[in-house]
Amino acid sequence: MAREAGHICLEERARLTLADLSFKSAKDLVTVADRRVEMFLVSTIKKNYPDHCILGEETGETTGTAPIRWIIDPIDGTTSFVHHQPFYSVSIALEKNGCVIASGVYAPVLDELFVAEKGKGASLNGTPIRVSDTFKMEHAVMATGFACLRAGWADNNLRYLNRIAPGLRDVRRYGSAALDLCYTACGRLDGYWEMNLNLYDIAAGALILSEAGGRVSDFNGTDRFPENGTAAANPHLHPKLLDHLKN
Ligand code: 2AM
Ligand code: CA
Repeated sequence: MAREAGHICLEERARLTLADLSFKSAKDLVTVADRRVEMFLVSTIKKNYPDHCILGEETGETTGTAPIRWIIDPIDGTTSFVHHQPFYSVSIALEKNGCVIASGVYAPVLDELFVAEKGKGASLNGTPIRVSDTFKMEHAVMATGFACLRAGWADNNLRYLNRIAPGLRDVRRYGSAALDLCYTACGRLDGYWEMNLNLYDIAAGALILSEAGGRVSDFNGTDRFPENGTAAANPHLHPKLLDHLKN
């Protein structure tokens, strides 16, 4: 389903015009593609599992009678999508009794599909993945994001960036929380943090990361993410990252 949704992204991107953009707020873009991909996902789920619940970025909550909920972000990284950059993804998580048990994140331009099943590990295009074993912050490359700035938060990530970046090898900003978590899962990144994300941004990527041996928490080290921030890294660096993020 993630791959099929990705093909719709590519098709829609090829014909996207300015008239197809609309704004949730001054900086928050949404395109006809976000809506079409979400429609595809919701209708496919409903056709196959009419009693399942769904939480989608564009359509909100669709209720059902089963204790199962799909958490979907049709295009995570809409700004990348609009600006012809490859770092966007379709993100799908499957939650049972409040716990994510399976997920997939697909980056259509890169043709990379990350999947995980609880207790069974994570893979990239079918090959098992593991987090990096980088031990020192000075050898680490971490990603972050600025959803907080886009949302106009006064208390924003620039102060954390100022604290953390000087101690790292370097910083990346890809623009898709789902992919940042997957890149940490496969060791391309050693860690990632961001404020002001929503459940649909991180639900799928968080399982992929933990199944690949990584850690994800809020900024205080508890499981209240993404509401209290999202901090992810390999197990060596997670406590060191938290040292900079804790209040
Ligand atoms: P999106 O592209 O689906 O909106 C980039 O910093 C990351 O933050 C992306 O995963 C992006 O998802 C998400 N994001 C950006 N602005 C946001 C906001 N105001 N609230 C929640 N998530 C946001
Ligand atoms: Ca998103």
